[in-house]
Amino acid sequence: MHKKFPSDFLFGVATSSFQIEGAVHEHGRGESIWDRFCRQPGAISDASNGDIACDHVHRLEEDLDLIASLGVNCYRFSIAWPRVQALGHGAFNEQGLDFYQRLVDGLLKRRIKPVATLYHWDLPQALQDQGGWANRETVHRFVDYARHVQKHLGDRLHMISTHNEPWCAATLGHDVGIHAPGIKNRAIAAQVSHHLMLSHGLALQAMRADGATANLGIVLNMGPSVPATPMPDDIAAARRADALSRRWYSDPLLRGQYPQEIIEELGADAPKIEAGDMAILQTPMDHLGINYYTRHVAQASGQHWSARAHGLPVSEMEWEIYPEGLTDILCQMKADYPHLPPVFITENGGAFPDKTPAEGPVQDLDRLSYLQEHMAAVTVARERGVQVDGYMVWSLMDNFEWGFGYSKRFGIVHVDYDTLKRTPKASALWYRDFLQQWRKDGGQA
Ligand code: IFM
Repeated sequence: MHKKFPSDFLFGVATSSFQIEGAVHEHGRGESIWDRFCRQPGAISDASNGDIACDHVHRLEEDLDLIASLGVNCYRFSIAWPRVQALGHGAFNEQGLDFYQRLVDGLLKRRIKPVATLYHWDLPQALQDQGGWANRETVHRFVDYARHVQKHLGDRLHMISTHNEPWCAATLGHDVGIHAPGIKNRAIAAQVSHHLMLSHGLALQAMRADGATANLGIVLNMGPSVPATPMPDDIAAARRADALSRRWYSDPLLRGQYPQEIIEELGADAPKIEAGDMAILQTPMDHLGINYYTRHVAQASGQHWSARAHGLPVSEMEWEIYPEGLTDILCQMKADYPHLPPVFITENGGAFPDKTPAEGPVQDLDRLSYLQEHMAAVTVARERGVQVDGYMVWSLMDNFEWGFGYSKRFGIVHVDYDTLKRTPKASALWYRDFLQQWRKDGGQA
């Protein structure tokens, strides 16, 4: 398979700040909405939090060596806004920025390209106290923060993505309420989604005006939405699911408008959009990051469709393992948008019930084949003409999986949460060997 990837392809591993960093009270870091949310009884299934997480802040050098040992040529991480600007406005925190300087310099020293995300859900709580993303002011605060990061790190960052999975931040955080800040209000969620997108467009414009040289874009989560049966009602349900989860984000970015059917469905709950906003949302991007895990099977009844009940393979998240869906969604994006920028698979991976042996690596053969099959699915999309320029495994190591706490493990490196010892699993060793082969045949380190 390695021969099917070009020599300048980006191969990486991905993480996010809140999920691995810990050190939440150190070096002037402010409180984030996830720190607060974790303290709500029942919010996190194992009642855990991000206070220590993988203790990455204190183990930076060890983790940099770990990343390098895999032979990847890029590392995707996110910057915690409250670490860089405790309150989300006003003074920036030099000590916080210093951590990311060391991370970026440490990557470059190891010839690994830094791929940064500015917002992977850890909003400063002080901004939430002023209404959070529902308040248009937050958009401007984000732009200030983005400019600050770009100014201090931008010359060494290979890519900067503004947001990670705005659907999750808006819908899970403000409509379903299972993510921070735990709001359950459709109108607020719709407004939040618009403000996230607006902040993306404005940040891109501001960073470019400041002379950014990094490759700029956004990361969306998506998968194909397919009908459970060929009945017209199920077909319509799949179309609606697609419009709500994918096109609500990709249409404004790449076509300059929200899906009209969803605007109509929302009625009075539709977001308030000011004159000029839609043009800002359509600011040209250098990349589109796509996070793919599974497909969505839609039924008109609105009932949850269970892959397990249909005898199909599932991960520990109960997400169907469906590699063809990655080829399908990539081809669909190319078909839908004539101006699709180069795509990077910024996340792909699986949670599986790993068994830790007394000695040696976790034999996570389920995860290993998940990765193999999805990487093969990328090569098929490339053969069909989709420009996919990178693939990043979610995740470098086991970490805090949001509402599931530490109960779901996505890492290709095992983390012992008692000792915080990192041990590469069989999947990590396979990835390392795969990359070695690829490099032998000309792949660039
Ligand atoms: O852990 C998350 C990540 O933060 C965002 N994308 C999906 C992953 C798995 O649920």
